Amino acid sequence: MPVHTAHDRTALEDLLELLSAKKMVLIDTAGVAQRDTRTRELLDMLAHPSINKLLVVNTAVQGETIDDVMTSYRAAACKGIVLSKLDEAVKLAPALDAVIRHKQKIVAVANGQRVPEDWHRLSGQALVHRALRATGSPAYNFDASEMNLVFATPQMTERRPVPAGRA
Ligand SMILES: Nc1nc2c(ncn2[C@@H]2O[C@H](COP(=O)(O)OP(=O)(O)OP(=O)(O)O)[C@@H](O)[C@H]2O)c(=O)[nH]1
Ligand SMILES: [Mg+2]
Repeated sequence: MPVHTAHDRTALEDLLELLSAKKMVLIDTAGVAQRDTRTRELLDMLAHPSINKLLVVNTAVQGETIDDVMTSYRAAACKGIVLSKLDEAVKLAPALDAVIRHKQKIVAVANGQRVPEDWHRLSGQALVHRALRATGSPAYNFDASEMNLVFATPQMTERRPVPAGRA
């Protein structure tokens, strides 16, 4: 497979022009963290209307991080999401939650390192089933005394008398 490199938007546009007769051109990007200032540059470079973007989201990271990735990587402008590392993720719900809130579509999942054997398409039903499946014991368990701290309503807490002179 012929491989070309493009370091900026002009070079990429020139290449796309050169390859316009090809049936498919796959563009891979170098990994940049979502908070890196170069992410914006990269996204601007890929803003060409002929490019269909797929965002690969690591399912095994924390929900807030997934949300941050989807916001920084402008998931709304992507054609779909690929969820990777399902085999490593203890829970799938945080990733599904982020995808639903960003109103995106999951086009594929990966559950291992083998390509293409570990790439799959999963139905919405299968994803939900997997998200709701019991996942062993949680990393943190409340004990009885902590339950009162979490669920106490303001009316239930004891009212302290106001000290004299500070009414
Ligand atoms: N267990 C597991 N490993 C995966 C999965 N997908 C990718 N990996 C591994 O994760 C590592 C990184 O994968 P890459 O495909 O290089 O990820 P990338 O996002 O292209 O990385 P950069 O180009 O550096 O941004 C490799 O060792 C992959 O084999 C998966 O679904 N499960
Ligand atoms: Mg890569």
